[in-house]
Parts: sequence; structure tokens; C-alpha cells
Amino acid sequence: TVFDEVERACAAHGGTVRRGTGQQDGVPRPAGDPDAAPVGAGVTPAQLVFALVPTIPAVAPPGGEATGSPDGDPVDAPRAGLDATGAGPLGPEGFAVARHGEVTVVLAEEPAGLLYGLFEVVRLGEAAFGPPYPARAHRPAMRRRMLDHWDNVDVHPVMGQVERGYAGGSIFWRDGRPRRDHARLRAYARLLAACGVNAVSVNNVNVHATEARLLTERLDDVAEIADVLRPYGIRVHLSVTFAAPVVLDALPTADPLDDAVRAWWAETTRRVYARIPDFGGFVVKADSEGQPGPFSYGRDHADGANLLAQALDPYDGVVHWRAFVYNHRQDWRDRSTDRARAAHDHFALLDGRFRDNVIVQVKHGPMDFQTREPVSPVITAMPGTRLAVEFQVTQEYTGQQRHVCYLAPWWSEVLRFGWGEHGRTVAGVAAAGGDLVGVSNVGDDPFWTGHPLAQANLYAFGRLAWDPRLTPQAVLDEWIDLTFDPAATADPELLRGTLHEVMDDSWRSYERYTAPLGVGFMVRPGHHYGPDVDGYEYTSWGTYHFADRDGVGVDRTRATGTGFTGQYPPPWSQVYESLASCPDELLLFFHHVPYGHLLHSGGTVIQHIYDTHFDGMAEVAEMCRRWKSLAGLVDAALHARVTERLDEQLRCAQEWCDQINAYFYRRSGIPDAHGRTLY
Ligand code: GCW
Repeated sequence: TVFDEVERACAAHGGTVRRGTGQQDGVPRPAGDPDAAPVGAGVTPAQLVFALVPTIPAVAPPGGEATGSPDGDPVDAPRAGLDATGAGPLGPEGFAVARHGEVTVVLAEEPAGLLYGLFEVVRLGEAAFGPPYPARAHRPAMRRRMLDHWDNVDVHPVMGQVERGYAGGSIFWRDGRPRRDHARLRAYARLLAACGVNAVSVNNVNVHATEARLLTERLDDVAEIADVLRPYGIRVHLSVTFAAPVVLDALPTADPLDDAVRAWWAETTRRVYARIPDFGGFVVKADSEGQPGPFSYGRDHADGANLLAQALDPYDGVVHWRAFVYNHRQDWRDRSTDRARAAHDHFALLDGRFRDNVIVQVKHGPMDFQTREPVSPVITAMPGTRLAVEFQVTQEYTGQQRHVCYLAPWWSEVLRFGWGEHGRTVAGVAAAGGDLVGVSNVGDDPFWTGHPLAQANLYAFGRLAWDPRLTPQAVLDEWIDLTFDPAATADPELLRGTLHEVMDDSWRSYERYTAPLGVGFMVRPGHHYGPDVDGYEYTSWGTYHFADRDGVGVDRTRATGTGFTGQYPPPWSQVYESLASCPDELLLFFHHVPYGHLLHSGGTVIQHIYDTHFDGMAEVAEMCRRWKSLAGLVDAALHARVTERLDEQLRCAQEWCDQINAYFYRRSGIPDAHGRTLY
């Protein structure tokens, strides 16, 4: 159990764990053991005490404010994720940490709270054992902090063991079977708990034939994983195919309104819970990129999601129903179809029709995890539906874990994005629905994430889901302390400073040498690594930039374009519509402009393209130089791995710079104002 885990960890630190009943003189008191002395105030000799107490009186949060959101009607707490206040119960995962005299005390109402309290003590390090401080409360903003693994059980002929995986093989599966490396899996569970993650989906949302069977005859494989993750407070979810009744049991239909189909899902789900009582629920990608869905039966996505939700309802399970639904067989000649519109077109009108245990899972941008996108308007448009916001921790479009790209600054921007007179935010919507979901970047690589510095993205994902108000720099500091323990090295300042210099702005550097001004998809088709400006331009995927000799960008305005700007609430519907107010970094996402168009920053579009590409490349060269200075201060194997990746990043940045600049020079015929070489 989680409690056993805390007990073990606490013992390792020379501490004790007590189940308590309440407080005495402000000091928690252990329960169930009449002889036990009260914890704290010097009575207990232990340095570290974990106490499980059923009701904890209100405690002061750090800095006078609690982290996370209060319970209550989530949809009526629009900003819950960002500015909740402290009073109220700690809830199932919350905890408080205090120091009384010589004793550091972690209090929680449930075992999972003790577990997170343990990791808070680890984060605090020596500060947890310094001068006395009053109890500080912590509770998560998002109830579910979930990682989706796009792992295949069988090696897929095109996508391999892990779709969009850049960290080796799957940590769960190998060549069609469970990996069964339980020590490694246990270490992974501990790592996830330390980041705050409490839910994991163990297979790809593209559900192929073998993976479909995890739901039925191969359920034991899932149960085995669930058993290893459980002590760390992590529940297992499963991606299922909407066609399961047909492909697994030869039913004539998977129509969500068919009685036999309902009965099939009810019975199948009953068996899942008989085997895994704390099973989390189903993840579904339906009617998307070839996956089956309710459209085949003339039904909509509310019908589809509700079918599964009904089956899960008796067990408190949830359906994560993905909103990533669009036409991937588009005619590139047809300018009226706009992929960015698709999720909103399909889902906004269904608001209010989903059962309570449906969570509509929305990619944070309207397209597909590009380097820069606006926030998906779906997140603003469904106040009567529980929504999960999906981030891509795996760096499909942001350097594939060969490039340093610390994504927390972007995620933080997205989470803080606000609209409407009630001050709604993305974080608030996710907190109300309960979920932040990330596509995992972990594999069986010895550094977990391929690029060792990509671990920071995993950590930041979990931490921002716990508390979206944390700044990316503060999260990075935590990660640096936990990973490198700078204080124990010969030059703590150099180590910390260099990591910040290399990582803080790395997402913007990546943006500079790759995708200008909100244009996406200038990548090589299929694997999506490296530049290919027209790679997707004349394909069916709906991913166009429309560059010609006069200009570039997609006109998504209401006045003259696809009307996508109209899917936003005020003020954004107007901000994005107007050239005068559209932010530079999203200009080409919303507008088609001539190369001579003047940006708010003062330069022309074409000169911006040239400048940012040269700058971005120079920044990578600088990263390489700085990283070299850390030789001897960090583990040698880690240093070598990062060095090797940085060399590739520099090579690739040069390729991007040369190709993008050459392409736009050849299209526009406009030379670089600074006379640098364009090919
Ligand atoms: O970004 C695209 C990826 C696909 C992925 C899809 C999705 C799992 O290229 O590999 O499929 O998104 O999110 O479903």
C-alpha cells in the first residue's frame, strides 16, 4: 500500500510513521496506540514523523496561501487552479509539513498525502530540518495528473515500440509481451510520484490488434503493471478501441445506442474491475486518424463517450475522450476546410450532453503540439463539460529529445491564458474538470528520457499539474537540486547558473531556428524531425503555410479567411482577428501577410525570419559552449550524453536556419538586410 511505502521511506530516514487522531496543543497526536507519546514538541526523539490523522484543522499554507484548489463545485471555481485560498480539508492527496522543535512532521488525512509529503521533504532537503516553522498546507490543483504512454505492446511496423517515443523502448512492453522489469517499473513509479503524477495510461491511443486485447484476454498484463504502480498512488488507465465489441467478440456492430453493445461494455468493464478494483478508466481516440468511432453509426461523440461512461459509472471510473478529431483526408486545394476549426466544430455544440464521468481531453492548441500555437478555443467553449488539457511531454515537434527544449515556460503561458469577465483560465478549466494530461517522454533509456535534460519536462509537467502557479524557473531549480545536488559539487553557482542559461529560454531558441511567427509543420513528413518547408504543403493532412512569392501564413479571420478567430470568446476573437492587435508570435497562424509586413517588434516579416534563424542557431552554439564548462561537475556519462545531443542540435539548427532562410529568400527575392549568406 501507499502507507507501507511511506513507512519504508520514513524508516530509511530514521523516522517513524504514526496513524493519528487529531491534535493536542497544536501538535499531532498518534492514534491507535494508547502508549504512544504525542508527536512533536521534543516528546518523540525521531527527526521525521509522518502522521495520518482523520481531520486536520486549517493550517497556514506557505506564504499565507494554500497551493491548489479548494473542493467544491469545480465548474464554479473558474480560477481554482491559479488562486485558490487555504482553508478547508487537505483532501485525499493534500498534506501539511511543520517543524516543531527538533521534529519535522508531515500530516495528511490519507496515505497518498503522506507520500506527497515525503517528496516535499525531499525537495526541501535540509530546510525541512532547520529552525521550527508552523504547518504549511499543500494540495494539488488538479485531481488527476496523468501521463498517457503511446506505447505499443507489439512493435508497430512504422511507429515502433513507442509511437513518438525518443527514449528507447517501452518501459511496460517489449516485442508483444510485458517487459516484467519490476525493479525498473517500481523506480519509475517512484519517479512519477516524486513529480506528482497519479495516473498512467499504459498503451497507445492508436489501438492496434494486440493492444485491443489488453481489455479482455490480456487483462492480467495490465493488472501486473497496476500492482507495481499502486504503492505509489498511481492508477492505471487503458486506451481502448471503440470497435472493441466487434473486433474482440464479433458483435455485428459497435453502435453506441445498441443494447447488445451496451451490455457488452457493461460486462467487459465489470470484469476489468473484478481484476483491478482501482482501475482508472478508458482513454479513447475515436474517429481520428483512422481510429473507429461513433460517426460510423451516424452517432455523435457524446453518444460514444456516454456509452463507455455508463459502463464505468458503477466503479467510479472515467472516460478520457479525446477531442483530437479532424479530417486527415483533406484536399489541399480546398481553402475552406480548416483543421484548426475541427475540434471546436465537433465538440462545442455537445457541451452539456456528456455524463459526469466523461472527461473530454483537449490538446492545448487547435492543431497538433506545434512549437507555437494559440490555446485551443475548445477549452474556452465547454463550461458544462469536464475537460482535460493535454500537453505533449514527448518532444515530437520540439526536437525529439535530441534538442534541449524546456517546455515549462510554454505550458505555464498556456495554463495562465485567460478570458471572459469571470476571469477563467486554462488552469482553472483543467482544475475544474480535474485533469492535466501529458503524453509521456519516458522509455527504457538509462536516463529515462533519452536526453537527460528532458527529465526536466517530465518533472515540470507533474509540478505544474500540482500547482500551475509555480514559475518555470522555480520548477527548474527544484529539478536541478533533486537531480544534480549542486551544493555537493565543487561549484554550485556555475552548475545552477549554466543549467538555467542552457534551459530557461531553450523553447524560444528552438522556435527561433525552426518555425517563425506561429507557422507549423515545416517538418519532414512521417517522423517529423528536421526541416522540410513544403513537406506537408500539398498533402491531405490540413497543415499548410501557403507561402508564395508575395507572402506567407494562413488567413483564419472572419473577414476574409476560414473564420477560426470566431471560435474564441472576447477579447481574443478580436485580438486575433485584427492585424493591429494579433501578437507577432502568432501572426502567421491567423493571417496571410506580405513579406514586407511590419511586425510590432519593428522589423519586417522576412527580416524577422532571417534574424531569428541566425540568432537561434547562435544560441545553440552558445549552449554547447556553456555545457562544456560543466565537465567534471556532473556525472561523466550524463555529460557525454548531453554533449553528443547538443552536437546534433547544433547540426540540425544549422540545417533549419539554412533551409528556412534559403526557402524564403528564393520565394521572396528579398535579400538579408545584414548581408549574411543565404543559399
Ligand atoms: O501528433 C500526432 C502524432 C500521432 C498521434 C496523434 C494523436 C498517437 O503525429 O503520432 O497519434 O497526434 O495525438 O493522436
